[in-house]
Amino acid sequence: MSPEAGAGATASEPWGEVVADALRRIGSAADLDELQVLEVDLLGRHSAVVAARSGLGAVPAEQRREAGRALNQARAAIEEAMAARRRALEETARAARLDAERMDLTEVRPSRRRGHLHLVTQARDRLEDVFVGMGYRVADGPEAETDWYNFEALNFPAGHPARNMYDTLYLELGPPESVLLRTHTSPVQIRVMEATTPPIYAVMPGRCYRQDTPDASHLPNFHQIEGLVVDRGISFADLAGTLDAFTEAYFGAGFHSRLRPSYFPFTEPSAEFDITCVFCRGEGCRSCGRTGWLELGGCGMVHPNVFRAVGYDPEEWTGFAFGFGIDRMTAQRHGIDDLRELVTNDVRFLQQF
Ligand code: 2NM
Repeated sequence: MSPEAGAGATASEPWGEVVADALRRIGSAADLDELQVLEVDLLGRHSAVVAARSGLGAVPAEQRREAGRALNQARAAIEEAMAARRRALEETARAARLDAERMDLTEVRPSRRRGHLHLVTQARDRLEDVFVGMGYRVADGPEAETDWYNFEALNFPAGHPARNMYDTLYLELGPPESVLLRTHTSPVQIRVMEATTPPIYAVMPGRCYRQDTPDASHLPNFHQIEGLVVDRGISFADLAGTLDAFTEAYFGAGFHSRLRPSYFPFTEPSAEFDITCVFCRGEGCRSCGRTGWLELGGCGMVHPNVFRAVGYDPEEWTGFAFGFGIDRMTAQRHGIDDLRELVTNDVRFLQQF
């Protein structure tokens, strides 16, 4: 097709009809394959624009420049329309592909067991619920602590023999402070006391670290929950009553607690607390050494030196604290005879809970 021959072609716009027709066809190309065919047709070796370029030599010299300019313009218009249509079709194709490949990640597959919280996390959540139900709030704090929060403020002065009871993992960060992985959650209690004025009713659950070789009854990384009450006129009877109320709320009706004298640097007096044996319900069995009781944790009245360390007047405020290991308690409750099961993450073990 010669543009000069096209109906409506003018001297100034010799390619008008050809370009308009090309744009119409490009606009109605339904997909990238059709556009590809069209490109060969409109811009390929046998297209009108290529034919016209070879024909330029035959155009009289004085018209050649103008004819060349018109040809280039026409070609550019077709190429531009082609590129725009290609982008649009590619976008449509991409959207269609993404739609086809979309995965429904909300799909529930009842034939498979769904994931769930780890046993220790479930226990921690339930412990928090029980204490929140008793009016306590839940606090947490850093796992990397300074010597002051982990020991000094808790009435373990440097060189105190009780420091050796904790196989502490020190972080070698250099001066000015000694930084370690907390050996108990008690530093959070110091932080809460520093940040608040009594009354305080709070529990602090979290990870603790000790340099222990893992065995059936030791994990170098374990979980503790500690409780702290500071108020006016708090007595040892309040401590005993609170632990008993907790024992019944957590373990169920018929479970009780008892206290035995003990020693901790941060409490005076101090006690170990036992609960009714979960295996024999107090009858006496092999698990509880025929006593009917299982040891759960420690407790006591907060030492005046601890109150002094946080700037509380020990004449004005009294309080108690208690703490126990969540992993051990959980293992006891479910008859798990090796704590390492809790961190081995064998699904056959985990799926049971
Ligand atoms: C225990 C046993 C006994 C305890 C005491 C304190 C504080 F900060 F008030 F001094 N925090 N934690 C405590 C007392 C913890 O866990 C076995």
